[in-house]
Amino acid sequence: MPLKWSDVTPKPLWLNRRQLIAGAATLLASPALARIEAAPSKYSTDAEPNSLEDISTYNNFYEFGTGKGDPASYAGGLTVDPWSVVIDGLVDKPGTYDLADVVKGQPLEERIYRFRCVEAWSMVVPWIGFQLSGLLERAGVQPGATFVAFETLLRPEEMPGQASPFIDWPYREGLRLDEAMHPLTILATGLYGEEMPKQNGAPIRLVVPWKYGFKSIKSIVRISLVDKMPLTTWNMLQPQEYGFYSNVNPKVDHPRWSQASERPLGGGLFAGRQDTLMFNGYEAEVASMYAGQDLAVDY
Ligand SMILES: Nc1nc2c(c(=O)[nH]1)N[C@H]1C(S)=C(S)[C@@H](COP(=O)(O)O)O[C@H]1N2
Ligand SMILES: [Mo]
Repeated sequence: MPLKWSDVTPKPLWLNRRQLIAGAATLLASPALARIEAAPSKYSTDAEPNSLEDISTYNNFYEFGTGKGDPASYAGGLTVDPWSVVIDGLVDKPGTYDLADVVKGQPLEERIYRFRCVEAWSMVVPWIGFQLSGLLERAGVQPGATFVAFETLLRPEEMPGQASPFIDWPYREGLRLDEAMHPLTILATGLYGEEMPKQNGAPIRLVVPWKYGFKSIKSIVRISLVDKMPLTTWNMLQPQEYGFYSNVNPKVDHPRWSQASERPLGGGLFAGRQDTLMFNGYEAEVASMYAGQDLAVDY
């Protein structure tokens, strides 16, 4: 059983030198995030996690702007308490559930996962969360359900990026039911032993580590069990470039760039690229779900 990261690393060591020296003021100014207890997991990678600074200052969260620094700059005003999640569609117990109710009874684990953005950068994140399968089982998935659709909060007053007409808000994502039930698929409520920073998708987000990062939808307010492949934000915007499946695949290039390698965040300006792994390194666990599918067609 691997130790969880927070057991082996005292908190000051999570902060890199730059944070300790230059970031002391920022840290004092940030509201304290509550600590979360979570058990270690056999699904964690032993790769070294990125610093909290890397993970929480280089983000994609278009609801707050398209710049990598925009989420950290503007997500502070997002109200994440109270928060409720609608669970509907083909389920036995549809309803609007308070976040506490969604999380209730679900065993929280620390899952240290590799994370690969379709833009060809990557990082390693010590998420805290629980298996989506646990929640879906509690809601009671009905036999006709074949896909799960997710939606992010729609709140332009607090999400300035939602003024952009280029995206048909709210941000939407989806998984096939077997992908949603896979033990690697989690709903994350925190990282680095604390509740989720707002810029990373507080208070609850999806994490699907073998798929490109955009599948891991943030700040979820709706989970629907459906019987058709749902519409998803990037697929609606550029269907030729972003497929529904979006499994990490070094052999299927993006039309505008290679996916064969990636740039690990935090390596510095002169750090090299590393080879991208099939299914982002989770091939042994997930490949069987795609047996018989041509992954160049189902990209
Ligand atoms: N609602 C929403 N979820 C989102 C996005 C977004 O813009 N809005 N960006 C996606 C993309 S492209 C990536 S790479 C990851 C980034 O997660 P991180 O900022 O926690 O690293 O979030 C994904 N989830
Ligand atoms: Mo991404």
